[in-house]
Amino acid sequence: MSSLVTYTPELQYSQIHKFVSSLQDSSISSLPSVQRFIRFSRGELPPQSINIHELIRRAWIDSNKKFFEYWHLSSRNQSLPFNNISNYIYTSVRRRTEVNRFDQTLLPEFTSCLKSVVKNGFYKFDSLIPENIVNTLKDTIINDDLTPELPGQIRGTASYTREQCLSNSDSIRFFYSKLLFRSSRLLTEFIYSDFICSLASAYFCSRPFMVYTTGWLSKGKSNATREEIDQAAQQFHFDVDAFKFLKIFIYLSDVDADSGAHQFYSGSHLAFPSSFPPLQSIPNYFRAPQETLSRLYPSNSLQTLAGRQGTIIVEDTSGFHRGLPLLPDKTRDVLIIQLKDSHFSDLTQRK
Ligand SMILES: O=C(O)CCC(=O)C(=O)O
Repeated sequence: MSSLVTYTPELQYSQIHKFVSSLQDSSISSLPSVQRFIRFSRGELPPQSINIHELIRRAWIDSNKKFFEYWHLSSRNQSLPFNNISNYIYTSVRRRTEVNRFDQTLLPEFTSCLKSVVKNGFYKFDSLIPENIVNTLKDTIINDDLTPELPGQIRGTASYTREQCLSNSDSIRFFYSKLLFRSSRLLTEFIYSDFICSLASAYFCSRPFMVYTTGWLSKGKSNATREEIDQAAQQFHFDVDAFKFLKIFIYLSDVDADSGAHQFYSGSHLAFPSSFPPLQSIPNYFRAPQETLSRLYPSNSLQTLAGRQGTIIVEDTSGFHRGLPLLPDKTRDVLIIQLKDSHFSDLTQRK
């Protein structure tokens, strides 16, 4: 592990340059959004003048995701570093934990998981995270302060205890604090398990370097508005968070169709169906109702991923997914770890 290198935006830029010069397919490179991206990467557009996330998202949609396939081809086997959490934590966790407890659970299902994520876009583990580990994670979140999501996807500034959240009707989603993720040795052990590193490297065909953790408490509300449901990720959507990325969901409560089971359209990660009339002129950010997607995908491709606490789901969330809206009085706790092969925000910070 001494081979870890420090990630820099410059490193990502050199990959972007290689990618842009390898874009020979004129049906892709002539798209206005892709053209803009090319001009941006050549320094012809001031970085501050564009929203890089929106630009890349548009290129993704306009090219039916082909833009990303070309990135994938050009970045294959490039060795991007995996160290945005410090090497110190990495080595100290490794030293202390002779056998990684997550690897013991996860590694036996490695091949099934990788095959299923490639083919279907998701995998739900047969094994659960061991009960003592789940209980330790739950002890941490139960004592954590939470922040409500307010209209406009704005995070409130107030911190609430769990009891306060349960009696608060301003929001249907409350985020755990960042401190939780920084201080949780268990999560660090999970992120640096051989399973996670190997899965993401195999799926990305290059090394993941960016890790993002989040988690929240959702609760049902009888009169939840469409806006609340949409912004709490309870209506179908897709993520474009990096060129390649994976999310790992860990349920910390028992979850069924009434209490927010995660749903995914199997296979929807493979190509973006922008020739399908309802999706032909979609805005950058949109939510798709189930009635629309059920005309596009076979009914048996909609997977409802219920599971007991400790359930682990790995997913390429560039496919259509959501958490089901919860029935009133129901709650769900979920932790999410995201691995990425690129970090768009860094692109606009280049001098
Ligand atoms: O809550 C869920 O199950 C869905 C979460 C989601 O859509 C996301 O993390 O992108």
